[in-house]
Amino acid sequence: MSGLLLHVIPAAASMLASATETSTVTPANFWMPEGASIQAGPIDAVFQFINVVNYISFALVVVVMLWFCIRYRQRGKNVEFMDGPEHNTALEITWTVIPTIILIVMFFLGFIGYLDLQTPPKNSYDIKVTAKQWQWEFEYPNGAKSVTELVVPAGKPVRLIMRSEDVLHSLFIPDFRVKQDVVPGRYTYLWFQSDAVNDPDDPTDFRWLFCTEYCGDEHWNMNVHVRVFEDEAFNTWTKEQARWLDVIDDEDLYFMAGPKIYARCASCHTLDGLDKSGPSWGPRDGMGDLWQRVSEGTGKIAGGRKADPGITTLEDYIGDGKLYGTPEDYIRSSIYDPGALLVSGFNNGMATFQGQLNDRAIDALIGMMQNLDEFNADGTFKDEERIKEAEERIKKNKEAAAEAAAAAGVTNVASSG
Ligand code: HEC
Ligand SMILES: [Cu+2]
Repeated sequence: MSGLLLHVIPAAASMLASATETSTVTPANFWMPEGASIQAGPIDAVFQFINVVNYISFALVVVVMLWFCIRYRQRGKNVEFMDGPEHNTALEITWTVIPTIILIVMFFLGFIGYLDLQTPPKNSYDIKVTAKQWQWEFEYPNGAKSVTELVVPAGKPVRLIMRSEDVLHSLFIPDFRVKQDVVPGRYTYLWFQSDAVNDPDDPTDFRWLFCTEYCGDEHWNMNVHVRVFEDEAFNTWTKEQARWLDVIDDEDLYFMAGPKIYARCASCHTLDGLDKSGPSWGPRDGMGDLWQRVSEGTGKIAGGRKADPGITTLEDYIGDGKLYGTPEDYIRSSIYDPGALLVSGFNNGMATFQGQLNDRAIDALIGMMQNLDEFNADGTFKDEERIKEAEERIKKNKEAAAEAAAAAGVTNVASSG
């Protein structure tokens, strides 16, 4: 039993100290993945403690049982029955008191850990998280947004302020040992702190973030990367993230920004003509691709808040004096107000992107829809040469923006992305 206590005391001590301690990465073992936050050590210690108690209890029960099986087996045909002992006070007190103490210890270790996980330090760095079918969106204090990765500052407590736009989701970062449901209609919080810095220049250096609440068709696809950056790299990243659309030239927008934004639509819209939960942007139903269906007016509409029951083709909704002046207006409205007109055969399964995609982002998407033949089915742009040239221009624009900011004495350039 004293062996057990040796596990308990350090576990309790490290839990109490966890808010101030720094983390070192603990290697993965049979039970656990790598531990890479200050929460990981104490949580693993409690897990291991309960685990060891389980091993010992299991051994005690099974060994005694096997021994009794052999020792008291029936040896012959003639069995002499006897009365067994009625009770044994010493034994009964022992097997009640010792497990009770162990359970109380487990309770307190769990409770202390729970309080710690529920109480983000006051100086936490806040990141807003929006979960929706089927993606995460992370929003930073300077307005920067990210959907493909969660980047956090190293060595600082980070608090996620989370809400859901549709159903129940759950955010889980296994290596940090933190997990919290994201519930429609309320905010939930989660905090962690990690020193396990990732290399900003190496996109393969990351940890996983999962959705662990089954939330529909593409639930399996709500996996994104978490990366921990040192202060300087973190600041550079959030600044670039905030103005990434502004440094792309207009004519490069559709293939440089388009695919990145399309990643937020790809869980429901394909480019190859096969419908998922939303209509494909590629050719479908013998009607050509999305841009053709919209600009030629052949697309079929069935229902929607602004729909007229007698009118079922797009050409009667788009044009001078009609609901939408131009095809572009219709597409923009389909993105900001998806329930206005519903594509025939689909229900209102798309959440609005109002406030999340600005004019340049919509321009990029429309440009992509107009030039679908220049893209692969996975949304990547075919012409790598043009990407390289555009990257050069982006580099120049960034340098110019940095110079202009320095000249104006501005240190924190932030605009909506
Ligand atoms: C959760 C699934 C989902 C996501 C994510 C989603 N959509 Fe949709 N989308 C739908 C569904 C369902 C429809 C059909 C119903 C309707 O018209 O609103 C639709 C319809 C559309 C239409 C009208 C298509 C037509 O043929 O007339 C456009 C345009 C569109 N979406 C653009 C986007 C863009 C751009 C994004 C990403 C920024 C996106 N959608 C993300 C589900 C989704
Ligand atoms: Cu989910």
